[in-house]
Amino acid sequence: MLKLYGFRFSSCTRRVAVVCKELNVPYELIPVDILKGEQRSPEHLARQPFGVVPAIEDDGLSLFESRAIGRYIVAKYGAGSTLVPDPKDIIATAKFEQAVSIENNNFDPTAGQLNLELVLKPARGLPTDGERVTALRATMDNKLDAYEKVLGKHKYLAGDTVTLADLFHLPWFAGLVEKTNLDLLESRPNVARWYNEISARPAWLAVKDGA
Ligand SMILES: N[C@@H](CCC(=O)N[C@@H](CS)C(=O)NCC(=O)O)C(=O)O
Repeated sequence: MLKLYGFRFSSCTRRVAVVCKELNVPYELIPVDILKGEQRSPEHLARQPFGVVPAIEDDGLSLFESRAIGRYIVAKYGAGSTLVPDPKDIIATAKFEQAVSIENNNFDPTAGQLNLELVLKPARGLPTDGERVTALRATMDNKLDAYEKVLGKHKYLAGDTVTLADLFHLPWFAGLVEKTNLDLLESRPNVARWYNEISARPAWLAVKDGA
C-alpha cells in the first residue's frame, strides 16, 4: 500500500490525501509530527531533503512535493480519470498547466502565509503580525479578482472539468474560508461558486479534518 509520510492536519499532506480519496487509492499515513520537529529527523530527511512533509513511498518509488505526488498518483492509479487531461489533447494540457501554475504562483505563497498568520500562529499561541496580514490581504484580493475573471469564463480553473489544479487549492483555501473572517468569497460570485463546489466533493470532506 502507498505510504504517505506526513502530518494529518498539514495542508500539504491533505493535498495528497484528497487525490488518493478522489481515486480510491488506499494509503497508510505514517505520522511525521511537524509540531515536534520530526520533519528534520535523519530518517525523514532521507525521504524529503528539504525537511518538510509530505513524502511517499510506493512500489520502490520515493517521492516528495505534494503536487508532484498528486500527479504521480493520477498517472499510476487514475486510468480514465480526467483530473489530469490526456497529454494527447494539447490544448487541454496547456490550459491545465496554466491552471497548475496559477495555483502554485498566484495562490499558494500568499494563501500559505495568510494561513500561517491567521490560523497556525494563533493555534500555537503565537502573536499575529497585523501589518503583514494587511499586506497579504491586499495581495490576496488582487489575485482573487483575477480568479473571478478566469472563473467567469469556465466552471473550473482549467476549463469545464475539475482537475488537480482545482483540488490543489483546497487545504489553504478551506483554512482561509473556514478559520478566518477574511470574507474572500462575498464579493466574488464566481470564486464562491467554484470554491463551494470543490470543497463539497466527498474526497475533500473525507480528509478536510485530517488525512
Ligand atoms: N512545496 C512543498 C511544501 C511542503 C511544506 O511546506 N510542508 C509544510 C506543511 S504544509 C511543513 O512540513 N512544514 C513544517 C516545517 O516547515 O518545518 C510541498 O508541496 O510538498
